Amino acid sequence: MKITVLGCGALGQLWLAALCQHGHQAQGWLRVPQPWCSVNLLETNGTIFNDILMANDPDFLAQSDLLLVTLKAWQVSDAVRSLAGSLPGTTPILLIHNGMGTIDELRDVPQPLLAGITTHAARRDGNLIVHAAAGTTHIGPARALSGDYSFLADRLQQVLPDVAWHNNISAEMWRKLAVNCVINPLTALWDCPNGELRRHPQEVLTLCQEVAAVIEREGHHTSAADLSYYVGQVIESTEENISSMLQDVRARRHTEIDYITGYLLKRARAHGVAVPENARLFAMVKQKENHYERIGT
Ligand code: KPL
Repeated sequence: MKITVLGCGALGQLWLAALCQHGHQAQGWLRVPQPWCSVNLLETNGTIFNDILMANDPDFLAQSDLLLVTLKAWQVSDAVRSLAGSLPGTTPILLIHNGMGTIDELRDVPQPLLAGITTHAARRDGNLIVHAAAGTTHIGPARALSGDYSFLADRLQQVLPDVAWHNNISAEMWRKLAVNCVINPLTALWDCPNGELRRHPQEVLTLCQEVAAVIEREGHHTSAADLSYYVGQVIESTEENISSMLQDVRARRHTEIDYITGYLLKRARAHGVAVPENARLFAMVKQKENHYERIGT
């Protein structure tokens, strides 16, 4: 397949390396107008993939069978919109990022839209991307589609396992949103690795109670106990991780809080559900972000 990967950060490079190693033609798409992107990845088995790949080629984009978007949630809408006009109307666009809300922003994009979430852990260490832990990528239609795109899960499964297809991806997305609503703001505010949250079961439960109430109103069956058990498992399995939000805060970058807790608050408001603890964490992360964005460091 011909695949353009929009966003060449940690997750983008992980996919670019895997696609090349499995015989697909892949190019990166970057904000900087340069015709190449370098991929420098340390795999989980200790091997290194290092190559210079094609980037930003409009002809390749126009012939792409898939646009794989690995940007941060807040970058997605503008970037996808700017490429959609150069992409065939039948080429699917697969969004893989933390948080929710980008699908609503891309309502008028004509291409088939797919949503994905992943538990692969990849982080930047200087010029190197470290694939810290293998995981599962769940993909499915982000809105009603006229064709069947489940074949993409089989293709991508051969490239970077595991990949699972869901006809209804929304329930999985909400479960991942719950994880991110708990782990990301707490670790970002307390400046701690994920495992530290083991010592705060009451705080985790309170957040899960609020998230569960919203998920129920969204029409998915869940409970605070189920969610906090699941979040607890993720805390255990990623105990040494520095969450993506804490990485952003430490690097004084814009965080994904608007698409994580911010999306929860929006849906809670629409359903008339009170989520005071999530609202408090949202305000605190925004305050932190505004502070460093204002002083410009
Ligand atoms: O998705 C994550 C993130 O850091 O954004 C978790 C699952 C919390 C792992 O760190």
